[in-house]
Amino acid sequence: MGSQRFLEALGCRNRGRPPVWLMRQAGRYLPEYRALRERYAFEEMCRQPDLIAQVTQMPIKRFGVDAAILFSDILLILETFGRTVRFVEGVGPVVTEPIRNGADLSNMPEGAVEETLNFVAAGVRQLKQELDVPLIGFCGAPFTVASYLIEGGSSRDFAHTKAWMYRDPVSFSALLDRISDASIRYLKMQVEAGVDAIQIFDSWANVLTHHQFSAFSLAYFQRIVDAIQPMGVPVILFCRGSSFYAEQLAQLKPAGLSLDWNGSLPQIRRSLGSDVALQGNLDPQLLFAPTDVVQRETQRLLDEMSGDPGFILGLGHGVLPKTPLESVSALVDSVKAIECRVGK
Ligand code: 1CP
Repeated sequence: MGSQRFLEALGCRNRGRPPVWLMRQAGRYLPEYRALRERYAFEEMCRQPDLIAQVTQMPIKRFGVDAAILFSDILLILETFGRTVRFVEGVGPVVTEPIRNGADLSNMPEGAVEETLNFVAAGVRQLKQELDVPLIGFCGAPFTVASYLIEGGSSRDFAHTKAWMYRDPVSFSALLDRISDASIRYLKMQVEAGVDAIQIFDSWANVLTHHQFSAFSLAYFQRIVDAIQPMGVPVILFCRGSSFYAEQLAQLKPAGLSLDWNGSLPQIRRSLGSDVALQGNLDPQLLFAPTDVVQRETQRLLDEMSGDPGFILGLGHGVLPKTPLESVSALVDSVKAIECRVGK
């Protein structure tokens, strides 16, 4: 039962302590990850099933979290469109040949997702042999992935993305359609290889207006949920802005919502009812506070959500690169202390 509590909670039927895992739990704050990165480029690590399996398991081995998230990146899908993504130290992701309009879109090639990204499926298959906790697969939502393709990397103001969206929403939607089709194939491949759940990241959806959110974020979340959940694999939706949009997101009937730290989980639970799992929502910056503060804030959330069969404890966004390890341990151990108290 212990190792299944994450899936039980996603089904809103967990009777023991809440499960815990953290977005971006397999990353740069881990010394064992940094040691590997001295030997390999990030792009290379994403391509080798052995390394995928090794990095995915680092936070399981170190902290004993209740779910693993596949070590990969939301931007690899751009390779199916003939783009190369490099991750440059101190800069972030750099995408070759950004596209800025409908004409660029018509020239964008389409490769076979399964062939281009077969190393991801190989990594999943290897992990399924080695893991004793559920494995979460993922993709970026079309809007967030599109923003990197249009801007050529990270952005502060999304100027090119917004300019295209306002100037020509029809071809902008056509771009999201293409990314959405590829993402669905990509997720199906991950499911067939064995992932137990899927999370979709619309990390930049918070820059959209209310109307744009419906057209460019919700509509695509819906397509992906409708394509994947019938395969029997629960889907969790994450976006920045998720507590503001919680009701609209819940209407898409995903198994779970991953909430940012702006909203109150008990309030969101009351407004949504009991058939969607709620994941979150501690502030990632909390992990830079003294250990006793980390413990106190984690305990507060545990108390607020006590007895909720669909609660998964996590952060409102990813673990930040300089996060102290002892804070992550304090957070995870605070959740696990309940196990001892309730004897489960
Ligand atoms: O230099 C390095 O070692 C690479 C750092 C790194 C890592 C460890 C990047 C580059 N990506 C990842 C792994 C990763 N990315 C995972 C798997 C591991 C895990 O979660 O434990 C996942 C799920 C992602 C997802 C991802 N990549 C998102 C969505 C999640 C979120 O945090 O909002 C986004 C927006 C990206 C883009 C990306 N890739 C890497 C970086 C530094 C970034 C963000 C750049 C930016 O802020 O614009």
